[in-house]
Amino acid sequence: MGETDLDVDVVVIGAGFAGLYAIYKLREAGFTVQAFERGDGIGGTWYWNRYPGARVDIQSVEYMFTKFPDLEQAWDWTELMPAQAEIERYLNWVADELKLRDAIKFNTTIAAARFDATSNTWAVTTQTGDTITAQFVVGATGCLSAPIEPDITGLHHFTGDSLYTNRFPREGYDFAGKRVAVIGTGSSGVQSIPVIAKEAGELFVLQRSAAYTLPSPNRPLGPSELAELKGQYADIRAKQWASYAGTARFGAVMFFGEGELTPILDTPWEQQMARLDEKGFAACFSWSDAFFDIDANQAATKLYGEMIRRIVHDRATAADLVPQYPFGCKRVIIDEGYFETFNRSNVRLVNLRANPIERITPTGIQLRDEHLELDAIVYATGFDAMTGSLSRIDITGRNDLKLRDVWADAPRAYLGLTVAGFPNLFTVTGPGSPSVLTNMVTSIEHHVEMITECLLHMRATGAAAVEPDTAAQDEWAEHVNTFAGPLQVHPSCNSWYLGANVPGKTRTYMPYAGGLTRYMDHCRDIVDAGYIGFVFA
Ligand code: NA7
Repeated sequence: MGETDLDVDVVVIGAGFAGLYAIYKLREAGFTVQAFERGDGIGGTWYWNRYPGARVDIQSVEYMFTKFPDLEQAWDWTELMPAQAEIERYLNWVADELKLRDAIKFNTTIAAARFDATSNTWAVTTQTGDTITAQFVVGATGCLSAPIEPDITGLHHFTGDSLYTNRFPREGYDFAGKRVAVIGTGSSGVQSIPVIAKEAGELFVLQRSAAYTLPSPNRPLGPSELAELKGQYADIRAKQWASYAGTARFGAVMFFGEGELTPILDTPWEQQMARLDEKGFAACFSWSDAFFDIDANQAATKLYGEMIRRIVHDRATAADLVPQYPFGCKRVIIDEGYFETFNRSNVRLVNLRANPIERITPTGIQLRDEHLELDAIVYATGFDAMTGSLSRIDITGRNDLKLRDVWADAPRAYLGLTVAGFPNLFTVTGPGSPSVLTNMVTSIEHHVEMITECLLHMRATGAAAVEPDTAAQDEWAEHVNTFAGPLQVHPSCNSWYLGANVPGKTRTYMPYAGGLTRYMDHCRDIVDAGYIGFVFA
């Protein structure tokens, strides 16, 4: 690059699961590929989110590429639900095994991409001003990779250490003896809090919304168990690909137990308590009506509150830890000892609804009722999900249309993959894709294969550009919406699924909740019928 611009068939942005698979599949299909990665290493989400306690909430043997029978036999997971470092190692190993590294330019942020309608190509520009032209751009930028800086006065005036879960220092951070505050109790906060609590001198957990979190079933995977699982990989993969969420072995059963579900609203309190005695957290939400009826959902939350009270000794703290919104509205978290952490003498929960943050000061955090003197603040405050990473790139399509403007009005993409007005741009796990409601790996594999198939189709038919029809895109958005509404719980809180955690973002339930198999069937029907809803030029 530089003086002599490279010309390739496809520019891939990102080198996480999606970027790696895109490089592999597109090269295998005969396309030339240049990938760009902002970080200095492979991993995407698993490169950036290296905070203490970061861990996936899906089984290791399913949270891996499913289409490489030899590779999967050669990789040994050490835990049921692996931590960040192990997944990062896995992705680096895959990149080496598949010889993908030479396609990636690291430490390179893409700043802009502009479509040229006369040549049907994209000019992709890096932050340092280098430009590369390509016929296609594949945005493999992840669903949760555009961090939000919280709108708190004085954020940059703090003279202690400011840490961000989504770009935690690679060398770690020594919390020993320090006075620490964690702001945010989503997955990142809830996973890191028990680990930080064990090290810190004093830990303040600053909670705006309480979390629905369930104890992790994680444990080491012994060699004989792993060998047995490897013997079942073909069967596991088949089940994954025939499932709602791209998971085979446990899915919801892992957390909620097995057996016929009955309605909580027909179950007397004493019987509910008996279930709690027997099954613990697994009893709270394993009811046939808990997801479909708001009253049932509230009854289940009451049970959850009872469970928290059984663990957390301080009554006021236990009460503050009970969520005030429906279960299932935000992504359910899997933790390792979260509630137990509040029994430690060095940990204090601050309920920000009762005692809000007024500002960050040079020495700590000024709450309405007191000042917290701190050595470090950990921000676990979330992401501009699903659209944020591409909206932050200055992407210009046909007729000077900006993707960020289009998505500001309506964050939608046909099948989650393509956006009207932006020919030859693919969004991999964009809004309207099942992605975040499924095993990300299976969704990513499906989407990348669909994109590759589309490019091969274009090569075979001589098409130079493809984009969705606006009507088809709108119809897909309507279809996505039909799965968001009836559940009642999805639109009822400020979740990142809705974009409601980002000030000013249009409130739309972005992921496709109809399930992976239904989604794949739709895609297959569309392709088999001659790419319905796509316009080829
Ligand atoms: P989340 O789940 O979006 O959580 C962010 C948390 O930060 C959440 O508790 C927010 O409270 C809180 N937050 C955000 N801004 C503020 C301010 N200004 N003051 C106080 N608290 C704030 O992000 P995560 O990184 O934890 O997890 C993202 C996904 O990654 C997760 O769902 C998994 O899929 C993996 P709020 O709920 O908005 O009241």
